Amino acid sequence: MKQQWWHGKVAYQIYPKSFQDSNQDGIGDLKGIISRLEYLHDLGVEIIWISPIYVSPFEDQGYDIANYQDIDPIFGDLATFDELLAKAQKLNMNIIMDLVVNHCSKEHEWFKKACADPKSEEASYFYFIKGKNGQRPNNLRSHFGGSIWDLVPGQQDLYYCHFFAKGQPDLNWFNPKLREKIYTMINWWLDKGIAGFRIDAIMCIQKDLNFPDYPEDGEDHLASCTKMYLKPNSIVNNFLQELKAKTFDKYQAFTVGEAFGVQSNDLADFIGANGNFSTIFDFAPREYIASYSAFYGYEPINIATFRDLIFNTQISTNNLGFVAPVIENHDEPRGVSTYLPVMWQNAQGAKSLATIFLMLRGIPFIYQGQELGMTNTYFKNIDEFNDLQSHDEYQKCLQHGLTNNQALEILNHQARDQGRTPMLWDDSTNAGFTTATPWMKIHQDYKKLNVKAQLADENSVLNYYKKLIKLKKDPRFSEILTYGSFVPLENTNGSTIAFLRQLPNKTLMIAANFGKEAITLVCKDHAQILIANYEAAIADNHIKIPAGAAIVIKLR
Ligand code: TEU
Ligand code: CA
Repeated sequence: MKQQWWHGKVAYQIYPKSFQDSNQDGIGDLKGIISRLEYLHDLGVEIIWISPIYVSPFEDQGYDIANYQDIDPIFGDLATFDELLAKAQKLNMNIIMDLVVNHCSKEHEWFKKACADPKSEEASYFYFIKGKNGQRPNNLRSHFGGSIWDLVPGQQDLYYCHFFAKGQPDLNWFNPKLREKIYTMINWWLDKGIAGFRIDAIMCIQKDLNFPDYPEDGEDHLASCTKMYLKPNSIVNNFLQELKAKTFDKYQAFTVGEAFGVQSNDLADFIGANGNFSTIFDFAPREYIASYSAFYGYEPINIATFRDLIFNTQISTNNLGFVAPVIENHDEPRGVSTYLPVMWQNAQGAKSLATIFLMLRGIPFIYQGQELGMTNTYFKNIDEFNDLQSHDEYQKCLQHGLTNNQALEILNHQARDQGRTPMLWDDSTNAGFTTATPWMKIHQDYKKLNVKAQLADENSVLNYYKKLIKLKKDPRFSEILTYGSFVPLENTNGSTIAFLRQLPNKTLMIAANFGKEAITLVCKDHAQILIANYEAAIADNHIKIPAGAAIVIKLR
C-alpha cells in the first residue's frame, strides 16, 4: 500500500458552537478554539475537523451555508481563521473543514437570484420542478420531516427540492457549471493551506431526475428520501471522481466522506487507492440504530450486534484501505450511553470502549467530550432541545399517541442535541465554556466530569485516551497499529469484543469484556501487556479479563 501522510493519524471533531466561547456571548468561536489547541496537541490528535463555520442563518446549525468563502461573525473572521490555521500548523496539526455541497442555504445569493428569476442561470443550480397534477412533484419525505418540496417563493406550481430543512435547497450536481463553481470554492480553501475536508451528506447528491413516487413508509403517507439516494451508482461515482481529480488530488488532501449506505461490495469505489475519498466513516452501528422512520421506532443495540457490525467493516477493508471508526459526532447521542450496557455506562466502560475504538484499523475520529467519557445530558423538557429535528420528532411522538414524558424519554436517547451540549473544561460556572448563558444546556455532572479534574487524575478516562494514542504513535507499534491486518476473535460470552492486529512478524491482541463475569483468554506467558484498565497479569498461558475491563497484549 502506498503510504500517505494521514495514515496512522488520530482525528478529532470540533463542534465550534459548543467548544469554547472567548467573547462571552454564550457561543463557541474561533478564538476559543485557538485557546484550546495545546490541549488537543497534548491529547495527541493530529487532524482536526471543524464543523461548519461559514456564514449561515443557522437553521441547521451551520449546515445551511449562505457564503462558502467567509466565516460567520459569531465565530470570527477570515483573519482569525488564518491565525488558527497557522497555530495548528506550528503544532503539527492539520485542519480539515466541513464541505457541505449537497445543499446551500436559502440565504445564499445563488438561491436568491434563482427565486428572483426562475429562468436565470442560478435557477439551474437547483432542482426547480413543476408540480404533478397540481401536487408536489413526488412523495418523498425530507430528513427533518415534511415533503422534500416547497414552492419557490412567488410561484404557484414550481417547487424546489430540499432533502433536509426548508432553508437548505439541494444543489443540482447534474449541472456542470454548478460543479465547476464548487470546485473553484474548494480549491480556494485548499490554497489557504487546509489539509482536506469532511464531506457532508454526499450520497444525497444522487437524484433520479424523473422524481418518481416511492412506496410510502410512515404515518404521514410519505416515503423516506433515502429511498432515492442510498444505493451508490455510477452517476455518483462519476461526480465524485471528477470532484477528486479537479480538487483533492492536486493537493494530496485528506478527505473523509459522510457516505451513508455504502455496502461492503461498494467500498472499493469509496476508499483505497482509487476511491472517491481517502476514507469514509464507518456508520454501520449508527445505520443499524437509525433504521426507523421515526424516533419512536428506536431500539437499543447490544454489544454482540455492535461487535458484528464493526467487525464486518474491518474485515471488508483489510485489503482495501481505511475506514474512519466513529462512535459519536454532532448528530449522535454519546457513545457510552448508546453502545454500552447500562452497567458499563461509566468511566471503566468508557475506557474499554476507547481501547476497541482506537486499536481498530482505520483513522479514528474522536468527538469533543468523548475523551472524557461523556454520557448523555438529561433534558427535562422540550424547550431545552434546540435541534429542528428534535422538535419534529417530538411532534411525531405525540401524534403517534405517546405522552409528553414518553416523548421526552425517547428524545433523551436519540436527539442530536445530545452531541451538541458544551465541552466541559472545569468546575467553574458553565464548565468553563462561557460565563454568559450558554446556547445549549450544560451536562449535569460537569462539577466532576471535566477536563481539569481528569488531567489531575492519573486514572481518568482522559489520561487513558492519551495513553492509547501514545501507544498508537509509539515507533514500536505504529506500523502494526496502522497497517496490521484485522483478525476477529470469538465472542465467547456474548459481550466480548476481541481481535488481533497482525503483521508477518508481530501480533497484538485487543480485548474488552462488557459482560457481567470475568473471562479468560489464551495467551503466552512471555506475552507483554501494553495497556489495560485493571491490574492485569498473565499466568499459565492465560489472561483473565474482569467484567467491564479491556487490555492490549503483544503476543509476539
Ligand atoms: O447529516 C446527514 C445525515 O444524513 C444524517 O446525519 C442524518 O440524516 C441526520 O442527522 C438526521 O438524522 C449531515 C450533518 O452531519 C448534519 O448535521 C446535517 O444536519 C445534515 O448533513 C444536513 O447538512
Ligand atoms: Ca463567542
